Amino acid sequence: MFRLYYISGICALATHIVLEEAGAPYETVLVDFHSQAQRSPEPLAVNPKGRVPVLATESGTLTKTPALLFFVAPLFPNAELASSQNRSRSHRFRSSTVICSMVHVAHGIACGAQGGADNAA
Ligand SMILES: N[C@@H](CCC(=O)N[C@@H](CS)C(=O)NCC(=O)O)C(=O)O
Repeated sequence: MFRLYYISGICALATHIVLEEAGAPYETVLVDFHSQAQRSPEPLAVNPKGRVPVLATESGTLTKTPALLFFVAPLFPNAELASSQNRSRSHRFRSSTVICSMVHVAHGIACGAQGGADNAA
């Protein structure tokens, strides 16, 4: 069972889509950005950097959306997300990598890149 920590409207959407498309067992934990909940004890215990998305797995905790996407997809080969044969399915996976980078930048601009340099790119 995966646990995805996310803030609404950020690049975590990409991981959420891939978990769903993969048919992965997961639960979500909504972190309230406006109250800076990402800096409260539970998320900080998972990721001391106070950033999300974070994916808690049975083999450890992962951060950085591309790492999450490329961790999840091969674990569920029947979903064919990274398949070169099933173009429709792999298109959804590639779209998630685009969502991850574009939504991240848009959120950084909308929030005045509150998180500093790591938030702006
Ligand atoms: N490069 C990371 C970005 C992580 C990140 O910067 N997340 C932002 C939201 S988009 C965050 O958690 N900000 C919290 C803060 O700045 O306090 C990824 O790909 O997941």
